[in-house]
Amino acid sequence: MLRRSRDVEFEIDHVHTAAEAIGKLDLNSYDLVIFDLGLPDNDGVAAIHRISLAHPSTPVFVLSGDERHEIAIAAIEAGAQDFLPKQHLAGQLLTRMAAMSIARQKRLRTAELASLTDSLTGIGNRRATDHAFERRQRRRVGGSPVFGLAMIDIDRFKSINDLYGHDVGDEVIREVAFKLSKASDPDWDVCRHGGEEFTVLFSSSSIEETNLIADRLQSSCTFSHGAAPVARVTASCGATLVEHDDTFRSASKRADYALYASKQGGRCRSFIHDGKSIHPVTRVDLSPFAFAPSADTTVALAFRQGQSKV
Ligand code: GH3
Ligand code: MG
Repeated sequence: MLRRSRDVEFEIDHVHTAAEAIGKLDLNSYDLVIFDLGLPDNDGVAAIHRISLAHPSTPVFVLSGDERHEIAIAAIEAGAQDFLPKQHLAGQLLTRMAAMSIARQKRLRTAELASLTDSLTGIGNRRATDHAFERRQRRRVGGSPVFGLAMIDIDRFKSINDLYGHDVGDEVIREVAFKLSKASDPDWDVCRHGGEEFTVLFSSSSIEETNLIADRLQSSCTFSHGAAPVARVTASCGATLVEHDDTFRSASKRADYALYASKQGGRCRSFIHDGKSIHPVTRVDLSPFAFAPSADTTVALAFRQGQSKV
């Protein structure tokens, strides 16, 4: 019916099971879901609940051959925006309802985007981290870790405020947000957790990779702010890999332990929590080598880790 509409052009993906629908919703952004209660793998109202919980900003219309009042109420209570009995469905009515719902949703999306954005820095806020974390956990397949969480906190920020004033403090927070975003890959989630603390969710499947990423994020926050007087800015980082059964709370607790170790260890450094214990991230110090590397210098390095040479 929607495809035949002459008034509105819809782009439509058609899938045959609730599982396929949820998979598509996790990967793409849709304006509307039209959900048939009679799908083969469908557990009815529970599936609507799952979809609306996972994608609260996508409206769901439910189609059903069962016109009973209680089914319609249960669908709406589970999160559906509308309930459409198949027998009485006309193309024009469906087109109109879909177009109006999409228009309404656009307005709500703008408001939702504002509610997920930190007003000082323009990056995501703490709610945005929660959303991004849940989205990444839903997308993960199998039990192995596929993303990490880093917490980055500006060092002795109170003294920046005290020495240079609150406005300069705000500028420093904005600059750190910018530097972290620049040091991050496009698909990472960089958010301001609150105050002078930031979170980054990044793709990583090993502790070694997490080490490198933590170092890259933390070192991007070492800079001088402003002309005389210059504020020297550094930050500390704690990071961990996210396990399949982690909540944001459990993963951030580990990252926070690691961040605390970085502060205790003298600041301007990173620690990693590997699930059991905390380790410092060691940076290779090239200063003993008497050469000035340029952009096209290739460096071969050998490391000794414990008893084995890598
Ligand atoms: P540490 O190295 O241990 O992290 O020390 P710190 O001084 O960075 O941490 P502390 O928690 O003692 O101080 C953080 C300060 O950040 C206190 C608070 O007034 C300030 N702050 C929090 N949010 C903002 C903000 O939005 N703007 C400015 N300018 N300051 C802020
Ligand atoms: Mg701090």
